[in-house]
Amino acid sequence: MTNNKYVLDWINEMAEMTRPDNIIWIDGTEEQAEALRAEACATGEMIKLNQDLLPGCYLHRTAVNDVARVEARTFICTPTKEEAGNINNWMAPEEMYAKLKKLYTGSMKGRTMYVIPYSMSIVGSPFAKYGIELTDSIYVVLNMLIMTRVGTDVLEALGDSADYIKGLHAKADLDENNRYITHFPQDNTIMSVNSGYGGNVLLGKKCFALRIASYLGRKEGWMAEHMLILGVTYPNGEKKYLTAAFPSACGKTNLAMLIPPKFYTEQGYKVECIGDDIAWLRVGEDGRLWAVNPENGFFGVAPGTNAQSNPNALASTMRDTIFTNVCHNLDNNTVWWEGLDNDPPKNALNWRGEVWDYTKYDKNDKVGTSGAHPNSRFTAMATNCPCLSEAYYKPEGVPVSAIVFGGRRAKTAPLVYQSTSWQHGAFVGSIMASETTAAAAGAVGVVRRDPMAMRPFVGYDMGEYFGHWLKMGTTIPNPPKIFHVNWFRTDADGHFIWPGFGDNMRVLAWILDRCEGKVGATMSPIGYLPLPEDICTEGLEGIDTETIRDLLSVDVDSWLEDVQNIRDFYAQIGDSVPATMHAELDALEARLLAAK
Ligand code: OXD
Ligand code: MN
Repeated sequence: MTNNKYVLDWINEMAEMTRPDNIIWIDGTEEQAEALRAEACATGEMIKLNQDLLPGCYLHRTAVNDVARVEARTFICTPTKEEAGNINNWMAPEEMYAKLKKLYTGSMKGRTMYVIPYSMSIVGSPFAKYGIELTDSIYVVLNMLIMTRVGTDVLEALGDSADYIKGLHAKADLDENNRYITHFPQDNTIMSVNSGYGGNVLLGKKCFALRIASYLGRKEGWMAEHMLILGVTYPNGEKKYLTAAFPSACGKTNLAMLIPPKFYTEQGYKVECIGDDIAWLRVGEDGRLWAVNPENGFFGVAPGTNAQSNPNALASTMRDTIFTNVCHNLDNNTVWWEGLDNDPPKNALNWRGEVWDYTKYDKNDKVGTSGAHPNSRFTAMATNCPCLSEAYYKPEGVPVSAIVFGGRRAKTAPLVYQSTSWQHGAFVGSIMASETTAAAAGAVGVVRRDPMAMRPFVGYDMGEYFGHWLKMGTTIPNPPKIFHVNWFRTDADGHFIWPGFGDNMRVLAWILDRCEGKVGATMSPIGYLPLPEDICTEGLEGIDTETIRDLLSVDVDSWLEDVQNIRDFYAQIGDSVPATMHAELDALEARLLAAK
C-alpha cells in the first residue's frame, strides 16, 4: 500500500521481533471491516447484538483485570528523567526498549499483525498528524476505524515522509504485571503491551493526541489539551465556541452534547458538539485561538448515559457502535448499563460475562455487583451524533471565545468564576483538583490535583507544561477568556445542589456573555464571580437566586487549606514550576487572608 521506506523498514523490524503469522494492511474499506467483524464474532472476541434494534452494534469484554487506563504502568521515556518530570513515570529509553523487547519477542506468533494507517484530524488539513498503529487485536482495529480516520489516503498524504507516529500494540498474554504503556517522544514512538483496554491500546487517543501531541505542541508552538469543544448558536444566528477541560469521567461528553433548557431553545439557542475529549489548539492568522477535534468518534463512559442525561450520546450509540464491558441483556440481545433506565434486565450477563442477578446490586461495590463495569464504554462515530456541528468538518477548526476548567469538588469551588487574565487563567488551570473516578485504576472519590485535567496526559515535565501555557498567552493577540466551573457542589446531606446536564447551559450563557462584556461581575479573592441574578434560573425548580448565591460562595478557610495543598503539589512537581505560578499562588493566599 506504500513505498515509504521509513514505514516499511519499521514494520519489518517490528514483525521480526513479534513474529506474526500474517500481516494485513487496513485500508479503511467497509468490506474489510465487515470481514474483520465476522472473524471477531467467530472467535468470540465480539458478540453481534440484535441487528434490528442496534444495527451494526457489537459487544466486547476485556479481561477482568484490564478495564481502565493504568497510570502506574504508563511511562514517558525521555532521555533524561528531568524531561519527563516528577509527575510522570520515567524510565531511560534504552532500558525500556530492552524490557519491552523481551515482552514483544514472539508475542504475535499464531496471530495476525494489522497495520493501521490513521490520521488525527482531517487528512491533509493544517492540523493533521499521521500515525501507524500495529496491533494483533481486531477489537483495536475496529475501534480505531471509528475513533480515527483510517485508510490509504493517509499513506498518500504521508508520501515518502518519516514524519509519522509509530505505535506498536501487542496483547501478549494480558499479564498485568508486565503491562506497559510507553511513550518515546524523541522517537515519535508509542509501545503498549499486555493490555486490551481502550485508553491503553487505541494509540491515537491518549497516547498520541495528548501525550505525544503535547510534547510536539510545546516544540512547535501549539497546544494539545484534554478538552471538549462545543458551539453555541444564538437566536440571531451568531455562533460562539468554547473548550472545556474536566478530568476523566466528569461529564465532558454530557456537556459537549447538552440540550439547553426550554427557556433557551424556545428563544432559538442551540448547542452543538465538535468534540468530547481532545482539542488541538493553534493561534490563527486573525490572532485568535482556533481548535479542532483530532478524533473521529466518541469513546464515552456508558453508565449514567440515558435519555435525560444525554439523549444525543444515547442516540449516537444506536448504530455502528462497539460496547465494551456493559451488561448483556440475553432476552433481546441488547445492552444495558446502570443509569440507562430503571428496568435492569432479568436475564443477563454482567460485564464479566457471568450470569447477573440485578437484585444483588450494591452501589458501594459497583465493580463487584453491577451489570456494567463503572468504566464501561461505547465507541461511536462522531457522525452518529444528532447535535454534531458542521464546524466539525472544518479543517481550520473553530475560534475559541472561552476556555473552561472544571473539577468534581463537593465543597471548595464555586459554580463558576472567571480568571482576571490569561496568566491568572493558566494558574487557575494549574490548581485544578477533582475527586477521582473509575476511568483510571485506583481508589475512587479521593481529591487529587489534576492540572488542566492533564495530569495523566502531559508527555513531558508538568512545570514546563505550565511554562508552555504561560508562553502561549504571549503569542495569542486575542486570547480566549478563562473560567472555572464546578457542577458537583453538595449540600449537608451530600446531594448535588446544581442540577447539571442541560441546565449547565445557564452557566455557559453567563460565560459567553462575560466574553462579550454583556454582564458585570464582582471581584473575589479567587477571581470574578457572577452577580447571582445574572445566572438565569427561569424554569428551574427548587433553585432561586438565593441558591445561586450559596453556590457562588467562597469559603476562605477551605481555600486556604487548598493553598497549602497546592504548595505541596507544586513542590512535588519541583523546580520547573514557573516563578509566575508561585507568585500567583502567593497573591491568591494574600487576597484570601485579607478577606478573612
Ligand atoms: C477517556 C479518559 O477515556 O479520559 O477519555 O479516560
Ligand atoms: Mn478523556
